[in-house]
This record gives sequence, C-alpha cells and structure tokens, in this order.
Amino acid sequence: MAIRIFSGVQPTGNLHLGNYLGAIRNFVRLQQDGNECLYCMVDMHAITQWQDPKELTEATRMVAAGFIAAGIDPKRSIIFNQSRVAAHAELAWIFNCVARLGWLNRMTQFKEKAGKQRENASVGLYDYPVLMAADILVYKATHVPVGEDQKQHLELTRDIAQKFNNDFGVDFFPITEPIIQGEATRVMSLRDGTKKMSKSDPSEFSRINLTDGPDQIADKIRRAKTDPLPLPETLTDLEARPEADNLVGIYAALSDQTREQVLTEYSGKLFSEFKGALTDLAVGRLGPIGSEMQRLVAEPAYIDAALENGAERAAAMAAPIIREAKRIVGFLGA
Ligand code: AQP
Repeated sequence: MAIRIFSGVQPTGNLHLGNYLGAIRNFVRLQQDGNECLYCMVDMHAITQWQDPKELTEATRMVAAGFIAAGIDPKRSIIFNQSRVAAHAELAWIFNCVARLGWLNRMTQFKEKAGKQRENASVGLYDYPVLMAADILVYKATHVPVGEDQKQHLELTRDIAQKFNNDFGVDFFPITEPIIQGEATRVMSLRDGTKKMSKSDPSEFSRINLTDGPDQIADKIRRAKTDPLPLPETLTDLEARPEADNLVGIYAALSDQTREQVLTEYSGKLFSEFKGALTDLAVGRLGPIGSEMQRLVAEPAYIDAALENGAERAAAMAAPIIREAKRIVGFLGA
C-alpha cells in the first residue's frame, strides 16, 4: 500500500523545540524518504481558542517559514493552510455525525485546555479531534507523524474511520498509523519537568523557540531547572529525575543518539558542564533554522505563493475523496 503522510501544526505562537523534535524534524525525514507528504498550518484548529486575527495571519506565515527553514521543500511536499481547503470542514461535519459524545468526553487535551472554564470553552475546542480526523482522512493519509500528546487524538481518528466504514458497509477510509519517533517525543518545560513544553506557557523560560538567538538559547538552558546531583549512570536513575531526563532527552535527539549513549559520555559530570555542551549543540542545530525563518518571513510574497500553490494541490487531492464520502452518505448531487 502506498504511504501518504499528513500532519499539522497550529499557528498559535512561536514554534518551539518540542514542535521541532516531536514533529517537524520527522516531517523532513519522511519527505527525504521519498513519501508523499502534506503538511498543514491548522488555522481552523487555532481559532478553537481566541486568536488575534492579525497575529493569526503572521503566525501562519511564521509556521510556514519554520517548515521550509527546517527542510520541507514546498515543491516536493504540499504545504498549505487548512482554511483554504473547504473539504476539511465538509468532512468534519460528516464525522461529527459519526463520532460519539462519549468518545469526545474522554479526550484529555480538551480537559487540560478547558480546565475549570469548561462551560466557557468553545464548541470548536471540544470538537477539535473530529476536525483533526477530517484533516487526515480527507486525503486518506496512512501515516501521521506527531508528538506523543496527539496519540489519543489519533486513536479517535482510527475509531471514526472504522465506524464510518462499518456504518456504511464500505472499506473507504484507511486506519491511520501514528508515527511517534525519536528520543524527544514529549519535550518537557525547562521550568518544570512534569509539564509539556508548550507555546501557551506564560514563562518564556519554559521553552526554546526556533527563532531564539544564541544568547537566548544559552540563557534559557543556563536557567533550566535541574537538581544538584551529577548525571546518573543508568536510565532507571535518570527517569526518576524528570528535569534531568528532559535535558538528556533533548541532547540525545539533537545529537541523533540514544539517552544511553549520552549517559555513557556524561554520567558523573555536573550539570554546569552538561548544560554548556547542550547549549553548543542547540545553538549549532537551531541557529541556522532560526535565521532562515527570519529571512523567509521578511519575504511574505514567497511564503504566500508557496501556500497558495500547496492549497491548490491539496484541494485537488481532497476533491474526489470528499465527493465519494458524500456519495457514500447518500447526499444527492455528490
Ligand atoms: N512538548 C512537545 N514535545 C513533543 N512534541 C510536541 N508537539 C507539541 N508540543 C510538543 C507536537 O508538535 C506538533 C504541533 O503541535 P501543535 O502546535 O499543533 O499543538 P499543541 O500541542 O497545541 O502545541 P503546543 O505548543 O502545546 O501549544 P499549546 O500551548 O497551544 O497547547 C504536534 O505533532 C504535537 O504533538
């Protein structure tokens, strides 16, 4: 079976190291392996929480710049913003009528994001995973590279595909496989090793942004929370220390090693020394991406043209699939 890759990133703020190591870096690898890839700025997902319209437009260009700067070639892969391809919303409505309330009630991301304000959360935030299933299945994507936090949503995508196929007695939508790969599938906050590194964390020191310069990266790593002990020898000892585990995981991912290999080199050393090495590595790896992003956002016409072209190609790919889905449902005129 041919492999088709789809994944998305919300244009809700600055891309950070978690987005890069958990998702974008794998996007590039999958493209380099010769797969057919669609990578999307999911602006319709972004507005499930309030976004200033001007900032949303700018963040969409910034995420596109991040994709291209990281190595995604807009000619080889399709990059576009979600709202340009109406088939996502059309299929989401059909899936709203397939997905069950009980399934959505179990989604932990909604619980975390809505928090105590549940009654005040948008209906869109609750429905987020259904739109995500439509994003993927409107292209019949077979594989979805994501960070670990999206695992539950992908299980829901599989459930929706399966129920659609069963309800209508067809073998139409594929059962999509997640690709959760690497040593940093869940990068944690630099201030709290039990919290995910996230765009919405109020502390800038919790995350490394892809556009941070060398001084900012060095400052954030220097201030990253650690404990006074030297680096341990074994993975079991490391896992008991979340902040240490996080920094070793980041080092491993950035240097294409395993955590064990990093411990072989650094066990017994103090964090002051390890943080210096991590800073050099992070600056070396992220610096060129950040400066290329800055160069690209200064050229919005190039980004806008790439996204327009991507949206046209994506819409052409989605058109026969949404038409057939509507026909299966029984919509007249499909
Ligand atoms: N900390 C992380 N570690 C590994 N992967 C991560 N991803 C996000 N955070 C981490 C992965 O990045 C992709 C795009 O994420 P997104 O922007 O669509 O979703 P998000 O989870 O909402 O991102 P943030 O940064 O956490 O934003 P807020 O603060 O708004 O919640 C996904 O593949 C995701 O797994």
